[in-house]
Amino acid sequence: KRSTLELEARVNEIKSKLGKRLFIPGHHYQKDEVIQFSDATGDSLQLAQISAANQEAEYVVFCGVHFMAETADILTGENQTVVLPDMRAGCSMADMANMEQTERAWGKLVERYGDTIIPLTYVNSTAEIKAFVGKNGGATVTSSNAEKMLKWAFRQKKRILFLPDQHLGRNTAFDLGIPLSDMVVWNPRTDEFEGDAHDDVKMILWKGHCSVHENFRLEHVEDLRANEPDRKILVHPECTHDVVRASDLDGSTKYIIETIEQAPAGSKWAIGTEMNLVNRLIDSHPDKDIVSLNPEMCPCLTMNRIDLPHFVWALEQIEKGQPVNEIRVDAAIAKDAKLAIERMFENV
Ligand code: CIZ
Ligand code: SF4
Repeated sequence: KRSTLELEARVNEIKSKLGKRLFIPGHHYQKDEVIQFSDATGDSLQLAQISAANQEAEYVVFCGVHFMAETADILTGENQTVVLPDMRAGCSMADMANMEQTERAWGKLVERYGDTIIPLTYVNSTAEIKAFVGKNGGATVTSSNAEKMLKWAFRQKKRILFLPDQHLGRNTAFDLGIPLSDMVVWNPRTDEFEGDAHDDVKMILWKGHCSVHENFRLEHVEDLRANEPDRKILVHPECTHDVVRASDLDGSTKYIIETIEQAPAGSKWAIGTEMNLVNRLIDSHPDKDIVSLNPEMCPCLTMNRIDLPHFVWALEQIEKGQPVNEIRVDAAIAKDAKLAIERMFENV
């Protein structure tokens, strides 16, 4: 077994050997041991865009989760190879919507509401789901453009099917003034509505969630309000609606980072998002008092699958000319998924 120092030396060696042939995007939720080597950091969309803009790199070693690597593959050129250092780096939210469920749901929704629905999917979804959405006139959304994309969708149709994160869908629609009574949950496991699917429903929320962000609960907000009323609470909109409403500020990963960067020295914050990002914010802002909203911290276990040993293994295989864990989205799926992604780019 090699030491951390040996592994780190191997990364530096391979990086200088391959030079511009290699590009390493790193998501904000990645571990320090990996992200220290990334050529660019960002949220999922920024990373896909940065990878697509890079025409030189033959190999994109994507430090993030599977759906992000898929998006990078969809947006990069044919002669660029996207590698995910550990295939077990999935996303439980993306896995909450599969094609069979989605086709069954769509059939029933069209039966109930006719041609009045447009599908939107959070980028945290499989390429197949993005393709389904693209084929049916819809688009992808990210947490930083969700409001704009909902407005765009409501210009096309009366109702939105929002996949796969019910919380981002609910929180965004609520901010646009849609009452909770005009939203209904679709349960893909029972193939049924949960709640009143009345004629004026505007949002049909897929019953999916992020298992990391659901760990921030109202009791954490209430504890802080009682004990430290001067600590501001900042959360990601993948948190539940009650938590988002009770917090002071909510927004995308990019928004969270910028808010902390602009905060005055001495200000006190509790942040409701993934642990590696919260720890990095704590480390990089020693002049501010930052804690996690849930004292037990909340790691994304699948993000953490990308560790230094897997990262080095993936790089060494490329060095040998035998890349492993290539992410290749089927061409027909990629084409339809790209439609959904491009509709987002055109409308934000
Ligand atoms: O929760 C996630 O996986 C997020 C926020 C991803 C991203 O960067 O959009
Ligand atoms: Fe998926 Fe949540 Fe992990 Fe993001 S934090 S990759 S949504 S499980």
